[in-house]
Amino acid sequence: MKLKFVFILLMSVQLVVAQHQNQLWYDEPADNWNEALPIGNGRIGGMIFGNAAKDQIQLNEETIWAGEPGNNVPEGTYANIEEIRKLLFAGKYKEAQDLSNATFPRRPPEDNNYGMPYQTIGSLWLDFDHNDVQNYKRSLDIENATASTSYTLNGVEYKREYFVSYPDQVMLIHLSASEQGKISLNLKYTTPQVKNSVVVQDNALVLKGISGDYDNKTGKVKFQSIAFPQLTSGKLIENEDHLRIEGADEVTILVSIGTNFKSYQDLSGDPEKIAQQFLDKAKSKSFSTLRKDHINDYQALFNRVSLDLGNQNTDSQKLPTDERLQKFATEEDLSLVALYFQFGRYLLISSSRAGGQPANLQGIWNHDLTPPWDSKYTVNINTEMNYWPAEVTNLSELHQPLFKMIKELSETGQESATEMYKARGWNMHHNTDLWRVTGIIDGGFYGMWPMGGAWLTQHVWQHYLFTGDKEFLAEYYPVLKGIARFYADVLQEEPENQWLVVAPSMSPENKYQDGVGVSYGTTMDNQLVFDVFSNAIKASEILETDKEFRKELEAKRKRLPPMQIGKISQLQEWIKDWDREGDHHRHISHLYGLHPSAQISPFKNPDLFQAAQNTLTYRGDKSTGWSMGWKVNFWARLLNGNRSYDLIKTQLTLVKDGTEEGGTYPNLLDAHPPFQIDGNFGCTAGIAEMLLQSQDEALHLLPALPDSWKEGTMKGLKARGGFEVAINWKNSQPQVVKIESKNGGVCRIRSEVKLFSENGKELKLAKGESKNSYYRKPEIKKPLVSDKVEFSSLQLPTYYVYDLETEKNKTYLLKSN
Ligand code: FUC
Repeated sequence: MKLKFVFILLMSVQLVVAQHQNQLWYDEPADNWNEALPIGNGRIGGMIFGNAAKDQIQLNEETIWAGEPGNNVPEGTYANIEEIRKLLFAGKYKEAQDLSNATFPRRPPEDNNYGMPYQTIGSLWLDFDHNDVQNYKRSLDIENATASTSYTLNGVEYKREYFVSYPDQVMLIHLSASEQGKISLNLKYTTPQVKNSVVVQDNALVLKGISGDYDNKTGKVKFQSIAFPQLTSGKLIENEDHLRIEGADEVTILVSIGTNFKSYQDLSGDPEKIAQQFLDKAKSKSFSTLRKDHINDYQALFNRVSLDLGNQNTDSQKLPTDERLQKFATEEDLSLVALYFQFGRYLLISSSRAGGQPANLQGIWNHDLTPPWDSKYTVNINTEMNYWPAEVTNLSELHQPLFKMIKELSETGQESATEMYKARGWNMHHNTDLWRVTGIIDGGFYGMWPMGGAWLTQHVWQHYLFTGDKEFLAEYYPVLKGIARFYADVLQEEPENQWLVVAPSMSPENKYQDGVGVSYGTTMDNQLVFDVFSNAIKASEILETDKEFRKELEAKRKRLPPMQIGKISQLQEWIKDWDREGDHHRHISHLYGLHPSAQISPFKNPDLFQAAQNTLTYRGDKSTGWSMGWKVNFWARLLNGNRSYDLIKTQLTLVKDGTEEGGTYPNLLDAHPPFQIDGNFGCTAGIAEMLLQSQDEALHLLPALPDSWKEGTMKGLKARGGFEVAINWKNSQPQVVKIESKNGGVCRIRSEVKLFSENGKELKLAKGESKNSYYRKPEIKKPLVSDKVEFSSLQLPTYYVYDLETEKNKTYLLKSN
């Protein structure tokens, strides 16, 4: 009992502290987009600039993309793919790359497209004419997903609140003042969309439009955005293209958006009707009810996890967030790390909700018609990284939009599998868009990577491991089977060792000779195919189906190349030892086996573990935002919390608009540069990996705690097998650990300190293989090691490994002394 009480007390103190921490705030309006603050409900996004005189709310809706339904698979390329393969096996690499570039040119021929851009609606403007204001503040409170702007003018205090409600599917802007009759403004729309019109009708301002034409495609997404102000006293004046509000006490502006998008194949929706229906429903509720329902919905997700890293540098919290970020490089501010972690969770809740589209390269926030990389789904790292926090930070249901996209890709991807590879199953390359294209994008050098589906489907398997949801596994089994079918069909025997390899392919975006990246049997591909086969094998066993297919996969899995350790004691990136020590490329694809996969383990294959560490060391720290985010995870998996923290510091370097280096913008969004949201998500996931891991046959407590994170509390992170964990730690060691077992089963725990149950007895030391099937991994092949390499034995802390028998829905309290 006593132990329980101490734990609850620690948790509640921590929650009170957290409430004041979870705010981004500034004493000036946003000067540019990278200073504006993001709000969203998964579908509708807004960037709030908060200028007192002229407020801009830049608007997005997740289905407004250029173009129209249709895949981008070129006809008649199979013969060339076969020829590229032959050239590669004959060692004619340059010729293979030339043919790949010629077959898949960088810019599209007339009859093709290379993916469509995600586009903005435009902006809603609130024109107040309030100049020379005092006590200005704008903020984003991620405890309740609400942005606000406040200031004083001529003794009157003005306040604006902005949020996007998921339950009511509208954006709300609420204007209030400390004196009656003081709110006057003009409401306007602007848009860069070419096909658009703005009309005033039924006391509302309406922007109608159609998305853009691009490449050989015609823009066909129709949209309608209705801004409807509700006034308490005052006057609403309708003008031709804008609304005027005069002398109101209070104003609530409801922004409702509809499009004709129904699915990637179907644009038969009625945007006007959809927008109107959401509006009518929301109009019937009071602002306070809308606000309450929004906050309840949001907090049901957000409040599942809390994090307190101890050092409450309260002085730093008195600083505006951009100044705080600037100081972070030189002054310890652990509450900023916790804020950044929670901001990642806020962004996922705000950009990825059930029934909608997955978060793209910019989540849902984009002010352009042709954003960088079209703000598409780049799947050779970026889209996957967006979803790394989903399971571990207890936001599992936000993974759903990604799963739906994967299912759709398994339909469209049958075309690329058949047409380009004469294979069954499905596949895609390194990019897709709203229309679920699966062909090559950005030409042969970047796009000749038939592995996108291999990586994406790992998310399906991981969701199963975290939740144990068998129904979900059965629903998605055809997707797992289809991707395994594809690789089982396309694997080729390479001439030197008779290993089975994917050819042609590449190690994402890197090259081993000037201008040459096309290759076969790259390390990442081998690791991916190993996982694809293992998932399908395991799933077919669990679902008791496809015995023959399973045998085929097992036989082929045995013939995949082993990992290799090359002459600079590195994990080899390619099938041959072509790695160079001076290579600082942002992609470190071959470490996929270390993270997010779990093929490299300090306990099972220490040589590979050390080789991965050497690779990471020479690749260096500074890079694009997402690359640094990945490195936080890598170092956490290498059990080196100090190095992870170094990377967090590098990533949390303040970057101003126009700067060329990776880091973090004043609004805490990640700078690739330019803005790309993956870095936020990658680092959030990395912070979780530092505190809890479960990929390596046990639930590892505080596996990579930096020296300076001596004390802290985290609550709510998830581990595979359905365990929810809270840890309170002191002197860098767990003091009290709470494990909630959602599925029952044996919980194997790895800890640096001895652990005791509530009755004071030490837990049972683990023996042999875990009985918990979520913790069993397929054996990987022994690595091939260059004769130049000699590793000293790996020094690891002494770990206690326990087996705790758990019952479904029971909670276990453990302590360390
Ligand atoms: C990959 C990366 C780039 C960028 C782009 C969207 O191609 O190599 O750095 O993140 O995706």
